[in-house]
Amino acid sequence: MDTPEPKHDHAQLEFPQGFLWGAATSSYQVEGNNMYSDWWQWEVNHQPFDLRSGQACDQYNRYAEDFALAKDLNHNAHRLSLEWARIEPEEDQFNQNEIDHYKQVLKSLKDQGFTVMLTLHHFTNPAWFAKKGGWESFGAPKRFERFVKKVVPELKDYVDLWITINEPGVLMFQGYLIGVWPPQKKSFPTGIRVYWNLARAHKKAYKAIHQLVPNAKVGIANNVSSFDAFHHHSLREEIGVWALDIINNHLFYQMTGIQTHDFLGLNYYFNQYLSFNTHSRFPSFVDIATTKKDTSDLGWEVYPEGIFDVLMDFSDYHKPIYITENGLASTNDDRRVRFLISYLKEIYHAIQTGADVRGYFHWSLIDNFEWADGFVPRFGLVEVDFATQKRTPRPSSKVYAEIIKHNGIEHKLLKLLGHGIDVEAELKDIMKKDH
Ligand code: IFM
Repeated sequence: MDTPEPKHDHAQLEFPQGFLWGAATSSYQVEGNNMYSDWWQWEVNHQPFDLRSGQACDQYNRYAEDFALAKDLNHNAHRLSLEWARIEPEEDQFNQNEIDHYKQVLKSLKDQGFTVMLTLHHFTNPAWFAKKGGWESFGAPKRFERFVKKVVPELKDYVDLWITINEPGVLMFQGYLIGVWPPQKKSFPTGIRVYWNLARAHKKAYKAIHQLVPNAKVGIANNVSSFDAFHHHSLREEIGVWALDIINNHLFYQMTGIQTHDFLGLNYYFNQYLSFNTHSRFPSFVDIATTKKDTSDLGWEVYPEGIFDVLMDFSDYHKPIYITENGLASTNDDRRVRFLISYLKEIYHAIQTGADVRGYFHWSLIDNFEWADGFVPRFGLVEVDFATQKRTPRPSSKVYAEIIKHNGIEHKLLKLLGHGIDVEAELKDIMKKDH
């Protein structure tokens, strides 16, 4: 019998027609001077170390420059958020100038042909809202709904995809379970109340947006992780993994009802291994640093296969999927190049296997304020010098531009997955051959 030729396919990894390619940011992390927000108050009054978002990337004033950069880098979509506290600095008092500012911002994206994904809530709240109990308060969803009903009619002509809430699970976990973000609570019952209120808020916002814009596309940006048992023979680890997947990845859809999600927005960053060590009755996550595996500057495992697993898991809902965030904190841009290509390759495979993925938003367009980690982690395709506000596109941004130009990963780009490669020289060569 003849041995079959080994399959060695040199074709481009082609993405579906009309695929959205872009990057994501959030208002507080890039705009600067959001002094009516609860985070700002926390920076000034409570946090234990010297952390100030200050002028951040000054994108409030430099948005046109940043969008021009994204355009030059071939992006056809952009995800950004509103700063609720700018628009409603005092309860029920809306600042029309700020609404008009956001109108300008969104219009400038639309004028350049971007598909716009707008997040209505990305972690930060108006200070007055926090004073009234924040997300712990039963009245919180109604307060959010009032804001949504105010801004949606004003901005609807410039928005294609709406995200009600970014990462409800992270907001709840960091602020109310482990208490490292404002309001620094550590209480399980409070965490549950907050999560429940966030679910109520999403449902109200979903309904309000659809009443105002009947054919709107509305979802959330869900923080999803892949989980794995450290010892596959261990039934209790496998059960732990199953429970974690449900709680972390799926619970919000159960609480809100999947019918209140027109699409699934997934923020995927890392994998986590669960282990029961013999001395403990409780499971714990393996400290990945001990393995010396590839991790980001924040210690997050680089695990491209995880995005494939998560996409296959979520494809079971039969809804359009957007990767609303994915990226690497690293000062070594060669690593970002490998990250980008390897994760996109896995997304390609998930699409081939049936996942209805419609777009990818890299986190982030520019370096920005990474919450309690300040300006140290570098997530940007474009480097920001925070002293001068100078933007410098990194080689990874050009690799991404090349992928977007071809609506896929050309076979020759896979070479850049190797270590010790001069990315800029290789890229020049690849682009020369393109012409
Ligand atoms: O910077 C954050 C973003 O605000 C929400 N998702 C994860 C990013 C990286 O930590």
